[in-house]
Amino acid sequence: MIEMKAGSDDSTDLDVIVVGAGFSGLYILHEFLKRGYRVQLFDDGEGPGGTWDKNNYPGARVDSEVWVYQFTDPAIRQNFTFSEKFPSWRELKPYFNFVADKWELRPHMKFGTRLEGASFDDRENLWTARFNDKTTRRARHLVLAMGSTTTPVLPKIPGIEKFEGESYHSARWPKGEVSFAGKRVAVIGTGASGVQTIQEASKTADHLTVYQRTPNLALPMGQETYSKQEYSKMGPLIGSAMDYSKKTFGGFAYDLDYRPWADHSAAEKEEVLRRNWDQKGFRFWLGAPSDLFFDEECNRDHYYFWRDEIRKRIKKDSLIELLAPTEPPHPFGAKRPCLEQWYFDVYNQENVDLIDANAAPIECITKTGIIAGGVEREYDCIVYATGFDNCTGALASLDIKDAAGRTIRDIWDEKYLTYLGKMVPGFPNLLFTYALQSPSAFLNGPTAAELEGDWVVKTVAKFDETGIHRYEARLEAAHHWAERCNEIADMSLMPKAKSWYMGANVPGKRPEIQPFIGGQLAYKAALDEEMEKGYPGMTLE
Ligand code: N01
Repeated sequence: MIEMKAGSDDSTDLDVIVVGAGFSGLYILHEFLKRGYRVQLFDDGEGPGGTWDKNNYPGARVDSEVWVYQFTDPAIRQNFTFSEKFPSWRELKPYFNFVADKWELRPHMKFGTRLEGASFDDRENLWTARFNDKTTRRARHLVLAMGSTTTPVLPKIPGIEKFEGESYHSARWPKGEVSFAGKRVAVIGTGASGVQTIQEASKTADHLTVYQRTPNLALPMGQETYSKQEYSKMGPLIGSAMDYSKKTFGGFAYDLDYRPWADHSAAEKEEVLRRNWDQKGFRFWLGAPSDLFFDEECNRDHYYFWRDEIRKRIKKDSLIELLAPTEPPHPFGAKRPCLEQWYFDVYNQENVDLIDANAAPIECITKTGIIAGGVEREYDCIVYATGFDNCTGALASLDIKDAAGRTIRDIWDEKYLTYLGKMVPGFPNLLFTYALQSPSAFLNGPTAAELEGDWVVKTVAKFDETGIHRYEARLEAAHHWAERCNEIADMSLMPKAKSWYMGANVPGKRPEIQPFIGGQLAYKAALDEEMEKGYPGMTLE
């Protein structure tokens, strides 16, 4: 066992460097500190929160019920009050600050510091991490908790740099308020970020134009607000919801229903669809019959039900086919739906237009607006809600090379390879969370953070206790994991959607399933098995 020293100045070597101050990074930092490790966390944001520190666009809010969208630690859970069932970034910021104080993390976190690269010293088994402020730190373990939706993608539209009005990517929103009041606003993109921005912009913009390529099969949120008293009364309920969520497919307080769709009578089908719909939130998706993800008929039944409900809200006949087409644009739920509050109603307003960006593709951006389908429209503000290089972007951006001089990007350009979504062969003593081939992108976030974080911390602690100085994923084990990820995806309807789950949203990115979609329990079983069997998928020295 290597002697651990409490505290450290900038010149001492660390036991662990953690990168990223979202749910995952904070949890891992806390768990290492509890074990007496010398550990420092680095993040390029302004404060704790990870994605919630940066995604401050108007209306940005959680789409998991708050009782599962927080850490399970009772010291946190019982002492922080949320006011909404689906809180916004405005409440999550104080939450993350509360966590940082309660867990006494502040002395161990450095913000405004971006990891640029790292190199591994094979003789000493030490990583040297290099940061954008030209500083370096050395540590035995490098843990990258950089998130799966952290690398924004701006579309390559000619003239994008010429626009002279305001323009923002949803994930790089300025810290001060941005007012849409009295402005002509364009939003490009109708994913979760687009839907939430559109809802807010529609309230105050003089005119709002939405450029839609694919309709979002968004589900009604079912928002609720709570007084302090009401929230505190829900304490025991929240505790049991959390306990239950650990036993489910997606980390929610409800689960998939494994009874085959074909075994349901017509009346039972209608009853299931209605019940899940009425309960709102992701019930209609992650609380649906599991056949939703595998069986075309079950999937279509869900789509048609969704379509008919949404159509009831659309008043402009010309928009019905665009927003809720007769036939599914892709299998329901194979492209991530989001939760909406008044999204479909926005299009009934006179100050809102919807442009079909398939029929009228965006040709270029000019000094004053957007040309699409040969028509130029002028704007004061353009919002790019165009998404992320999900799952791979953060790690692939790093200048970290294996012994053969290949970066993680080089390896993934050839083949998406990780072992258990935790390591890449060739990169010893480097673990990551919330990335490629882990379930985090298909799981409630904090649930994934604790599941993955526990394994990372316990694994490092085990290695330290048993005198293992160097560990690395075996190549054949990584191939096996990649095959498993693909086999599950190929059995499902997921490959039938052009989605970020399939890596199909970024031009030039090789399409293949990005997360492990076998669910929380199958993933936990794989992690547990690896640990219990003494890490057969790794070389240990
Ligand atoms: O990004 P997206 P996002 N011209 O990739 C369109 C999480 N999240 O930031 O679908 C025109 O989903 C693109 O069109 P298409 C959540 O996991 C959670 O919205 O490719 N349009 C699409 O409509 C989510 O899934 C919350 O045809 C272009 C949109 O841009 C993930 O982050 C909130 C275009 C991108 O949608 C990503 O969501 C926000 C072009 N050139 C995000 N290029 C919560 O609620 C792209 N598009 C917790």
